[in-house]
Amino acid sequence: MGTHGPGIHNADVAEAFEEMGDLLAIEGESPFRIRAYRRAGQVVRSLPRELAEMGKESEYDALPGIGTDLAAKIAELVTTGHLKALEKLRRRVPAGVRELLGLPGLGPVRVRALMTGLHVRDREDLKRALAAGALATLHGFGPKLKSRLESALAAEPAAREARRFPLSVAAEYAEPLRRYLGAIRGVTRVEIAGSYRRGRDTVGDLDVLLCAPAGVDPFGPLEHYRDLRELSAAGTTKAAGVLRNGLQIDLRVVPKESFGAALQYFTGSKDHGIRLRRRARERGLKLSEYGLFRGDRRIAGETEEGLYRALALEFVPPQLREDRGEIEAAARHALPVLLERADLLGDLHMHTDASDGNDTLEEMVAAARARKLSYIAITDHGKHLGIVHGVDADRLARQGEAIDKLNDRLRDITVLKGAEVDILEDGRLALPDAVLAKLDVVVIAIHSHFGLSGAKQTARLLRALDRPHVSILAHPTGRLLGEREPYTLEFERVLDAARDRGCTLEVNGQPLRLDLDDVHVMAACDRGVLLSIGSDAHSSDQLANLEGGVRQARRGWARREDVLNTRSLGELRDILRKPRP
Ligand code: DGT
Ligand code: CA
Ligand code: CA
Repeated sequence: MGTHGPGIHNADVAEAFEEMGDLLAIEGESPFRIRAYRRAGQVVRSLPRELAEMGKESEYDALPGIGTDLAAKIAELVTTGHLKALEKLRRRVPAGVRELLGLPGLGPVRVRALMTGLHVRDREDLKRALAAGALATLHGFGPKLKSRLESALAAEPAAREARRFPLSVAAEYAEPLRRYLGAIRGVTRVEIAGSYRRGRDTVGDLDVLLCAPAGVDPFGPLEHYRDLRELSAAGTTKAAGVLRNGLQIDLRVVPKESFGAALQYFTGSKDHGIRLRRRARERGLKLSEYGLFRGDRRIAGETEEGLYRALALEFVPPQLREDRGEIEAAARHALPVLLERADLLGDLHMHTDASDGNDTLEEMVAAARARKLSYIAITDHGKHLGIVHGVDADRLARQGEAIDKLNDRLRDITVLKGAEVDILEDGRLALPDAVLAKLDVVVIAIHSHFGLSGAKQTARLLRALDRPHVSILAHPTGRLLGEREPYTLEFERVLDAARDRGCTLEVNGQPLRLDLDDVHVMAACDRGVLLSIGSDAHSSDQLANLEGGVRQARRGWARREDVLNTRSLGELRDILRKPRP
């Protein structure tokens, strides 16, 4: 880990590219260029290695979806920390217009329409246009969007939620920090506690615990850390700082004998901690961040395991510590045996360059074999009106032949034929039943009309679930972390429909989707709906998304038996082929 250079992480490069795409779209640039930036952003976001450490333009060039021009831009970003082209665009598109992108329902296309059609250049202009009823003259601005915009604009800036970071973004900063701190002399252990350790999909700040004997001052060396923007140390055991991307860190130095108690306390959640301390009190004990005490005597606290044991509890994995019944279950020794990544035998959602993926069928299969998956489904986007990069029935048939050939040749993996089919606004599917009937796996998903009323959106989904041959409803709530709220939905009706029809709900592992989320996973398992963990990989690297999906499912108490793609190929085929009631 070098300490030179501007300390640019992949998430920064991805954000820069995504912003480029948005700003170009606002300017009305060619869809091809816009797509190139968005796709590059997505590729960069899920690379397993840091671009800054690859450090050669020719290596960037070899990445999927990155040509010479984008490779040069990556090199510029990682060496200078800036991107001239982006700065130029930012100067051309007024700040007030850029800020509009943060409002619900406003993507670059609508922002451009507001700008060109109504000369809206900031929030104030938009408020006036709304008040004057001018939005009715624009295409694509219905009454529902209008009222969402009105309430978002009415909220004062101070009342907006404090910034949270997607876990994947926080990890790019947290893991190098962990390594840096671990290398400081005298530091024997580093743990990043808080919501980060619980695996929440977003984190507010990082709570870092260092184990070091009294007399060691780790904050001196930390001042020189390349990702650090500010640091204020209060003495030698506590400090707070801000990282380059605005992420806050709280640091504490803790002695060995109370490290487990501190780790437990600062891992939280707050509600889990409150219940645990109450349990201690009921047993005549006192639990604090320093240990578990009977009178003045410390009876546990060096390890978390010892602490839970002393409270007559099964060890509660951090991902379950949300006060959702885990302490009661731990007291009965009835915690679920949670799903593990190794339980997944396959992946039923991924794309190739036949639609909007970056790699070929053969490359995706090779990557899946390297990950020891025993089956995968290729689920490229089905083509329908308005979709440029999709597969039509002919292309699907040709892909099917290529898959048959691969299956003849390969012994250790089976490739299933599939497609990801759009659910149209009225709940019809974008490909006809006769085409779907020939596939092994049919993934359906909403990719448009996110703003329908709850009743309409629910009816749309129920109608889609009623089609024969449907296997998996992908990213069922449609949220995108930091960008898009889940659509309004009567979720329990969707759960019941999915269960009754033998349809599986996906836990999508894309770092900004993680959809279903933990609460929905729990509801799905409670109602007997089977889940499928899907990578939704658009390049071979992104099969790593499965890990994020597993983490999210675990937070919702999912066990191996709750998940379709833990089944053997034979069992899987039986489930997929089962006639629908
Ligand atoms: P975040 O940072 O908003 O994503 O969420 P957390 O859970 O990391 O919360 P944070 O950073 O405010 O505090 C870290 C942990 O410290 C928290 O999970 C439990 C513990 N903690 C913090 N404040 C309190 C408190 O007022 N009471 C109790 N019992 N525990 C607290
Ligand atoms: Ca935190
Ligand atoms: Ca904190």
